Amino acid sequence: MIWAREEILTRSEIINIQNKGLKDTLNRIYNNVPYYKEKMKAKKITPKDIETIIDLKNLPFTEKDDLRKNYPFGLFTVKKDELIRIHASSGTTGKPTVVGYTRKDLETWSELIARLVTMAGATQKDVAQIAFGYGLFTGAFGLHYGLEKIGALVVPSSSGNTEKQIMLMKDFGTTILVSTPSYALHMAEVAKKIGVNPKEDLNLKMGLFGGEGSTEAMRNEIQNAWGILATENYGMSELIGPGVSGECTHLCGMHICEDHFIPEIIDPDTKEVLPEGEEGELVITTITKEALPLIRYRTKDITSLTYEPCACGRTTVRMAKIQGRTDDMLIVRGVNVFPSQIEDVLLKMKEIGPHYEIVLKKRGYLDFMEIKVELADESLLESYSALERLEKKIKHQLQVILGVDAIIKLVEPKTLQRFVGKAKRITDLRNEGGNQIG
Ligand code: DLL
Repeated sequence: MIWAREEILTRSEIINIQNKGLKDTLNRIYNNVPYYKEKMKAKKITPKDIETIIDLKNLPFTEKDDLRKNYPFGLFTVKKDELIRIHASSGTTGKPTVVGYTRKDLETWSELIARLVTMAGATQKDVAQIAFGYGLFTGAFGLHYGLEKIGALVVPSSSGNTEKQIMLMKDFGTTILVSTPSYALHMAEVAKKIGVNPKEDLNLKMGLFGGEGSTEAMRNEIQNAWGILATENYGMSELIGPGVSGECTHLCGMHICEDHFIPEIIDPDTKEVLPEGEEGELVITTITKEALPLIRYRTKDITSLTYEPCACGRTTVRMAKIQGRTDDMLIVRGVNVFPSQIEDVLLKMKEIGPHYEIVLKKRGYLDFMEIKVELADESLLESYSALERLEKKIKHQLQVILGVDAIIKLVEPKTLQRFVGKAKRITDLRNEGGNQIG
């Protein structure tokens, strides 16, 4: 089933909507956000110079750093009392990236999710268990209201407490699982461990996954473990949250909601726009958002676009699976983590020196982040309780700032590797296979 007519427009209809949306959005930001006005002035352009989406390439990019500089509400085009929701994702340093929604933005958001979940095969008859963490993360609330909009029965179980999740799945007859792909795999393992056969004892028919990357091999594993159709969704807080694009049941790329988002693919080095089919960094311009419209937002995610017709009948452009990122952002259990944030926390503590190493590992299907930190001086080594306190303090600070648990390993002064060139502080072992933590 197709939820909205906007999914099957002709190319010229889509372009007309985008041309108008682009002009409206430019006027909106130019007149309401001094920072944008200055940025455009520096490029000697005003909204009048932008006639159609062909002119998009002349506009300046927006980056996470622009949001950081304007923390928390500086890029919003509405007053605070017109906002009715705030979400946030990781910033590159201590402060998060804050995003806001007007009432209309929230309506748009649930409409987009309604489209994407319908595209994946969800209907009013479904029972959807949302195992994304509720909170500042956009994943849970985004899916929640879209699934309610189509009339599905929503179970807001949030993430964690896995055995209970399995029990609820069984008792409520859950048909759709919403989670990160890695959590879905972990849940299947836990189900088996507690004597529940995911294929036979449950009623699950599909999964709506996203928030982190996954390979086709991982999709196959999920489909085999649960006996379901696993579809993928892409989005990002700054752009709206989930709701930017998603797969239909043909699983051949994620349909972008083009009447709300204009995608471009650029070469991240030259910043030139690349032709259809070429891989590069995804850049998105929002054309219907009220509170936080973004012009040419550099997602740092690497993908490619195809305008080939899809067997489902939708005419929207599709983006390929994300192939990686152009920056150093790590995704640990769906949570975005910048190494700079970790460094920020560590360097504020006088007991530890400036040397650290981050190792990403897997136990089963779950990610773990281990951080080796060098003590500033040896005297701490004499007191076990002082070491334990310090470890707890670091762990707590990282949990507060990053929202993830890290395993802290304190090591003696001057024992971590020193670098003469670029420091290599991150080792990602997650794709090496096997259990990496005992
Ligand atoms: O992860 C929004 C979302 C939630 C999308 C739930 C889909 C489902 P952020 O926390 O701001 O927002 O993280 C955005 O996550 O730039 C990508 O690097 C990564 N990401 C999100 N979805 C996918 C995906 C949400 N399907 C960042 N494949 C993005 C690969 C993804 N990476």
